[in-house]
Amino acid sequence: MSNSVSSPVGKVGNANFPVDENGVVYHLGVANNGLAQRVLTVGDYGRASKLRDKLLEQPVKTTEHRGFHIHTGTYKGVRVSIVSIGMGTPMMDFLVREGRFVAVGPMAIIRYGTCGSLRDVPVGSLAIAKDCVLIRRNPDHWHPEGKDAQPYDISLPFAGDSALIGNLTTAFQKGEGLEGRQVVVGTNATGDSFYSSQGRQDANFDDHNQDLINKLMQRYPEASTLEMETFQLYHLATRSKEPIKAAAATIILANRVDNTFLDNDTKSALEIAGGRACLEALINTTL
Ligand code: R1P
Ligand code: URA
Repeated sequence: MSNSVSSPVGKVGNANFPVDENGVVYHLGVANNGLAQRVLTVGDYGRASKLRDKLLEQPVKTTEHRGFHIHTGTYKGVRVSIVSIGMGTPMMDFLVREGRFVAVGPMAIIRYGTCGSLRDVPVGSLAIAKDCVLIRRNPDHWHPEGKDAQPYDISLPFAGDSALIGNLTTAFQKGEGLEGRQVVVGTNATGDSFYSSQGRQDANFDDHNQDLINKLMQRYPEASTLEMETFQLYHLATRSKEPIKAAAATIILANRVDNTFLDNDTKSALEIAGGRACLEALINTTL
């Protein structure tokens, strides 16, 4: 007896953009129209399945392939997909590119994640990224021939969609279960590491990042939050030939000023309440 689980991806005949003979894309594992035009994406698989169970109407179609869990159903009668992607910009790159390939028509994508805060606001506050920069570690700095290379590169900012961000801000202000929560709107920085590129000090590694957060704040005084995916969403959305409106919000999990971290119960409640607000913003957006 075999323990193998059959793959949704059949024979692929294209090395440039791998799709099988039924149109199933190689990583997301869904074909034409297998993703809704309105997408709520999160990092954590558990967050996505909680949102599916609490907020989507039945029936919901769920697929799982290569770390992408896609739950497609309706919210208040409007077709939406809730997708968990794991962590980091490469996973967001797969979602936006392969999602754009299979979705039919203009899209709106909201990321709802967790983040660290550069501002001294209480953990459990919410943040909305009006725009986003990318912080990349530059390994050349540590190479014998790369002595002049800076250890980290901070990009120019790319903005989210102002109308979708406006809808999201309103939905957070009015959201059931979000009463009294502070909402910070500012610049997000996406790091290519949770650790070194977010300025965390790790005694086991030689990271040369002691002044990284100061450099970020000097260059971008509105920098408010640090996480790991939003830049790729905002950048690719602006480069898509068919329209993609993008917005991103986060639960402030880590306060990097006073070194506090949010408790699990509050995080869990905010995942549902904030997720509901994200779905409201998605369905109230004209595509
Ligand atoms: C790191 O702990 C992860 O949490 C944040 C970061 O962007 C990174 O993916 O977002 P999620 O909670 O959506 O995963
Ligand atoms: N996610 C991140 O990427 N950074 C944090 O500090 C917290 C959550």
